[in-house]
Amino acid sequence: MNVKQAYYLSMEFLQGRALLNAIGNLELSGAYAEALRKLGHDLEDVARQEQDAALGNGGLGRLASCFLDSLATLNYPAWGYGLRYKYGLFKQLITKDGQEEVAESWLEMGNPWEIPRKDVAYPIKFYGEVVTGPDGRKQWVGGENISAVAYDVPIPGYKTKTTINLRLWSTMVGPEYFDLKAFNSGDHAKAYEALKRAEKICYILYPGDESHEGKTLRLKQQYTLCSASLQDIISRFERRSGDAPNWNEFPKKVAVQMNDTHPTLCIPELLRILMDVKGLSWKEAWGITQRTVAYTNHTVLPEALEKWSLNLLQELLPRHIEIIKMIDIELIDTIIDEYGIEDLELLKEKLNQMRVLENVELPASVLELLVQPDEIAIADSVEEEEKSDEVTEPTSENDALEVKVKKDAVVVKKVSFDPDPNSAKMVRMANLCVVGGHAVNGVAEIHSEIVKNEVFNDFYKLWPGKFQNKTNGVTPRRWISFCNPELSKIITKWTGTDDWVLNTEKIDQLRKFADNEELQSEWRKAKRINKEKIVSFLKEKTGYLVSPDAMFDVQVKRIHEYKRQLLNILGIVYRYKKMKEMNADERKAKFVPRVCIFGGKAFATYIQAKRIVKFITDVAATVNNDPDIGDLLKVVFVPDYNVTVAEVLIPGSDLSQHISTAGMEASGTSNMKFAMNGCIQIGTLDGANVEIREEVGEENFFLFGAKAHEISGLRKERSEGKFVPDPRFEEVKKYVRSGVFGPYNYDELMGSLEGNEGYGRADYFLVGKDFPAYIECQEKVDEAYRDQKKWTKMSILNTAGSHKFSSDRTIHQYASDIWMIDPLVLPN
Ligand code: B1H
Repeated sequence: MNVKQAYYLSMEFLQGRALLNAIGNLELSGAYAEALRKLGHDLEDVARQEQDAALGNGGLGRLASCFLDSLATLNYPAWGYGLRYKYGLFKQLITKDGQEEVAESWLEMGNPWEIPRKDVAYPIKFYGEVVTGPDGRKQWVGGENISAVAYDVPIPGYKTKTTINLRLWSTMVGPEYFDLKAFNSGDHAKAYEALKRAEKICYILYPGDESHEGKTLRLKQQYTLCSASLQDIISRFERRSGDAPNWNEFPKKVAVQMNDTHPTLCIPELLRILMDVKGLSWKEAWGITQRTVAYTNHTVLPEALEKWSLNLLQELLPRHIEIIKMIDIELIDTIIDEYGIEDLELLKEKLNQMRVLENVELPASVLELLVQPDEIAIADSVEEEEKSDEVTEPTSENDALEVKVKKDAVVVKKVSFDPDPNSAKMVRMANLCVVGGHAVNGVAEIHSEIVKNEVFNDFYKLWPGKFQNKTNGVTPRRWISFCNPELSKIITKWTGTDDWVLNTEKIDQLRKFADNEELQSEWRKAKRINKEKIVSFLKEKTGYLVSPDAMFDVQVKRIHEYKRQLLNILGIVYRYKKMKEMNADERKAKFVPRVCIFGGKAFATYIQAKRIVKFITDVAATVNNDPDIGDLLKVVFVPDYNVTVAEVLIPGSDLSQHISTAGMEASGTSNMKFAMNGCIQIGTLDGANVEIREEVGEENFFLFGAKAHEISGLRKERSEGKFVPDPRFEEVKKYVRSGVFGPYNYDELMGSLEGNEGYGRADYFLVGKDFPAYIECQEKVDEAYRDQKKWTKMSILNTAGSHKFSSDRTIHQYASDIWMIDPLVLPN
C-alpha cells in the first residue's frame, strides 16, 4: 500500500512519561494494574519510577508529542523524526540563590521504550569540499564523516491498532572511520577523538527556548536531523517505487513538515540529493522540493528568528551554501519581477528585507541588469551641466543609478547595493523556509495574522496562497483522560458516553448542565480531590503546606520576560502590601485565600529570567512565613516544572494565568490544557487565548490589558517620555526596593521597568502599562470565586467550550490542507 506519508521533523519532542499513556491508549490500564498487583506491585508506584523524556524545551516540543498521539490515533500514515539526546532539558534546582541547573541523564537506567535499529544507519558528512565529477555533477567530499543510527520509539494510538514511529537519530563514528591505525600504533587519544566528536553531536538538547545561539554544534545537530531523515525518507520512497523511481512522484508520496526553522536544512539537503546524487536538474529538483516541504512558524520574537553565519555554513556545509545561493538568486529574480527596476530605492529595500542572504553582494548578472548603460550616459551628460554635484559615477559593482525626472532637470540619485562592511553575512532560515516550501502556517489565528501582515508581509504579498493558520491543539488523552480520571468520569456520565475522548465536540454537551446542582457538586468534589493531590505534591517538593480550601492560582511555563511572570508576582506583592495595611478582619473580608503557584525553567544565561525566579522565591519566603497572613496568601515556586508536574498541577488549578504582552505569545498550549480541566483563565488577548475566550464565552474568561495593535504606539509613547505610571505601580516597586523581601538587590529588576529608553529595557514588555488593569481584574476574580455556584458554572463552561483545542482537530487540518494525506487502517 504505497500511500502518501507525512513526516514531522522536529529538534524537540517533549514526550514525558510513556507508561500510563501507552496502557491507556491500548485500553489495558485495568488489566495491567491487575497483573502488577499479582506480582505485588502497585501501578501508580511503578509509574512514578519512570523518568520524563524531556527532549524538548517547552510548548514547541510538547506540541510535536501531542501531534504524534493524534496522528497515531487518527490512523494517519505519518512518522516523527528527531534526535536522541543523551541529556534532555536540564533539571532545575531551587536554592537560596534562585535557579541552579543540573544535567538530566534520562537514559542512565536504560530506556525500555526504544528499539535500537543498528541496521538503520546513514552516513553524515561535515566540512570537506565540492568537486565536479567526470559526469559534470557536483560532488561533496566530506571532511568529517559520522554515522546516524536510528532508535525507534513506538507511538500507540488510542483505541486503534495503529502504532506510528518516532525515529530518533543518535550519532557515532562508522566503523570505516574509526582510526584503527592510530589505535594499533598506541595513539589511543587520536583514535577516540573522532569517536567523541561524533557522539558529542547528540549529547545534549540546546536549552534555549525562543533564543538563538549560532553555535557550530547546534548546526551539526540540525543538519544531522535533516540529512539522516531525508536519506531515510528517500530510501523508503525508492524501495516502494520499484526499479525506476519517478522523482516527480516524490511530492505525491512524501510530505515533510518543518517544526519551526530548526530543520530548514532539509531544503538544501533534499535539493543536493536530488541533483548531485540522483542527477536531476536544478529546475526539477527545486520544483519537487517546494512541493514536498512546508514550514510552521512558532514565534515572531526577533531574537528567536534563526540566522546562521554564512562563513560558518560555508565551512561546515560547502555544497549546501552553493545551493542556498542558487535559491537566493531565484528569489532575487522573483523580487525584481515583482517590483521592477524603475524605483531602485524600493527594489533595494525589498531585496534587503526579503533575500535569503543578508548583507551579501548581489550577483554580477543582477547588477548588470540594474546598472543601465543609457542611465550612466544621462548621468554623464548631467555631470557636464550644473547638476554636477548630485551626480556620482558608480563606485563599485554593487552601485546602480536611478534616474528621475524632476521639473525640467534630470536628477540622478545613486543607489548603492554594497553590503555593509561592518555587519556579518548571514543566512536567514525563515526566509529560506518561506521560499522553499509550499505552505507557511502560524499556530493561532492572531499569530497567523501577524505572520501575514507584519513579519512576512512582503512574502505574503508575493504568494498569498502559501499562508495558512493551524491553531495548535493538545491531546485529550494525556491532558484530560489520563491526567484527570475524576473529571473524565464526570464527562462520561453527563455526556452519556466515553466517546468524547475521540470526538471532543461531545464535551460541548456539558454546557446544558452547567447550572445543574448535581453536576456542580460532583464537579467541585473532583476538583477538590485534584487539589488535595497538589497539596501533597507541594509538601513533598517544597515543604510548604497549603490549604485546599484556598483558590489555586497557577502560572507554569518557561520563564521569559514576554510571558510576564513579573506582572503576576508584582500583583501578589501589591496584594500582600494591602493585606499588611489592614487588620485581620478587614483582610479576611477583602481577600479570597489564594495559593499562588509558579513553575518554569529559565535559560541558564538569561539573567533577567533568573532574577525573576529569585524574586518569586524571595517573595514566597517572606509571605509564607508571615504569621499575619496565614492561609490568606501563599506563594510557591515548584521546582523542575516538566510534563509530569504539569499532569499534577493542571487538573487541580482553579485559575490559570496567560498574561503575555499582546502579540508576543504565538499560541500557548497550556492555556488549552487548563481550559479542558475546568480552570478559568486570566489573560490578555494574545495567542490562542483569543480563540479560547471565543469558545468558552467572554463571561467565563478574565480579560485585561493592552491589545496587540496598541503595543507599538504604547512603546512609542514610552520612548517619548509621555507614559505616566499608575501610582499603585510606583508604590509596589518602591515596596520591593525597601528590602521587605530580603537582602537581594532588586534595583536592576525594578529598574528594567523604568526609564524611557536609556536604563534597562524601559519596560519593553509593558508591565507598568498593564499593571492597574491586571490588579483590578484580579479583584474581579476574587469576587467571582466567592460565589462558588457561579465559579463552578464558569469552570464547567470552560471544559465544555474547550473541545476545539484537541490536537485531533489540528492534525486533521494539517492532513487535509497541507500534507494531502488520508487516514489508513492497515488490515489485521
Ligand atoms: C515556541 C519556540 C522555540 N516558539 C527556539 N518558538 C527554540 C524557539 O531551542 N530553540 O532555539 C526553542 C523553541 N517555542 C512556542 O511554540 C511558542 O512560544 C508558544 O506560544 C507556542 O504555543 C508553541 C507551540 O506552537
